[in-house]
Amino acid sequence: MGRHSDAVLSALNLEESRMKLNALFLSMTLLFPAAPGLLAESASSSQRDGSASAGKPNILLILADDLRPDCIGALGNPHIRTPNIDRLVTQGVAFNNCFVMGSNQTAVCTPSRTMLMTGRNLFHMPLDEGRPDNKPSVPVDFQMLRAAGYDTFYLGKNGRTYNPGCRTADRCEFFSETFSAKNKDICPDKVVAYLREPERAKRPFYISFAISVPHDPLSPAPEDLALYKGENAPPLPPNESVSHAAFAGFELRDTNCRAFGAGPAGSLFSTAPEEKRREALAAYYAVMTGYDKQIGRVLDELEHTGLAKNTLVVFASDNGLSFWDHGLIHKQSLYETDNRVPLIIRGPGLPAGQKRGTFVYLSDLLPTLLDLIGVPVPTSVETKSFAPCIKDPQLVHRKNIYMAYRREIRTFRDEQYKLVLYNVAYSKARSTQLFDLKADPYEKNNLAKNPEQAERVRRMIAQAHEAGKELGDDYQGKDAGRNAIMSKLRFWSTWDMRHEFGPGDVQNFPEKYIIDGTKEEWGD
Ligand SMILES: [Ca+2]
Repeated sequence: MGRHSDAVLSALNLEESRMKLNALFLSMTLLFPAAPGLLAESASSSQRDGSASAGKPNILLILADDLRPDCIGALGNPHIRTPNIDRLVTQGVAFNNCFVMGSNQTAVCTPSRTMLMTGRNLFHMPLDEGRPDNKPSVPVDFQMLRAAGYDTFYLGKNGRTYNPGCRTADRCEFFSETFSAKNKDICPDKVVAYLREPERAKRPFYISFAISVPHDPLSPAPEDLALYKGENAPPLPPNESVSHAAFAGFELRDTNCRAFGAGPAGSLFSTAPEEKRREALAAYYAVMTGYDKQIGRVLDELEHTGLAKNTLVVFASDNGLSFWDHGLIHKQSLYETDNRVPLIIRGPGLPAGQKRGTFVYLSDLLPTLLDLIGVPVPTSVETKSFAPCIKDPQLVHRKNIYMAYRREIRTFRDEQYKLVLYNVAYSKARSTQLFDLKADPYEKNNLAKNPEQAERVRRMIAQAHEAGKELGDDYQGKDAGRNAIMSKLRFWSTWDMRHEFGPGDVQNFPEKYIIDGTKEEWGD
């Protein structure tokens, strides 16, 4: 076993890893004191000669856009064809309870990708995504990897991500086109060309391959669509007929499936006939199959060049998607289909063909990757490495998950139960849901009104509030007042005053409790 694999394996030993990281961190801190921005620039002179990075594993991160957690063949969907992602499942470790912490805006891709790149939590993430020339205010993955001697390459969506962070990669190529039969080879061609460059054998690389697929609009190749016709058309989700009363009066941005009869933008429930709904889902499956072929080309090239044996490959998605689950067609709820995402990790010395059920946040991935390659995690990173859980199926990374959607929704989830709190319709209504996910994985039966669950609901609300406080929810820092986007996250400070209302379905509030009576503009 070479030293590459040793590096990965040793990082999996928690105690040993921590000791090494502490020592490394000390030296890193001395080299690059905490000020953001110093990381990459200092590194270019001191470490980029390759000596400090010799032997470290390469990293290929493949980040899908709006991929449902149930649309990978080898993870239990017999209707979809994803043979190349299946290959990663067979050769790697799949985390089946990976969650995105939520969103401060309707465009949920942006905060998810920002959290992933910075390791900051939702309530502390940088918001400086405006000017083309600005630098990230918090260190990002590319800077950290460059500091460790890596050559870095971003190939992905432009906008709806943390653009200042993307621009810090050695090579940054934005790809804004809709993935289609016509352009499907452009991005994999670029990755393959990069892998063929002689430099790849000399210095470790980090590729973030993060194009906007299978995000709408859906434009599958005819040959892929043909796979999902007739009796091969995928079935609609088991909860597609369950209406979502909690969103009464709550307007949401629609996924752009209007060509399939999803109704006008902003409408919540789709009224499309079943035939149209199934047509749209088939198109989504077909786009995934086309995307999978392109991923296959990149994985094949890793094999052909011999780089695969020293490359960590990660496949994940920035968020999920409802496809008429609960009558919704979007990703702006905290149901499992919207915020749970696939996460598969394959690498030298890591287990193959295994699954993990422990809770992780997608944004835990950054410290995990740094951990796996033996690079200290900067103090700006708030999330934590789950690298030890890749090797040991018994370890618990997080006991529960807290998620937020703007000011309207909070959820707290343990292994069995999920509490969802709604504060919607511009503070005119609230609702509470409790699901037993072991008995009801599709979140169809709201138990919040059952008298025997009242104590659990009360306890979980308290736990949710505590978890929110720990993460900085209702953030009162300087950004909170200055930045309108962050201020849209206020939830608990408005929730507390309503404690006299018990859990249940939508309840209307007296006018005196209405905080923002005026209709606000929906951010994009
Ligand atoms: Ca997305």
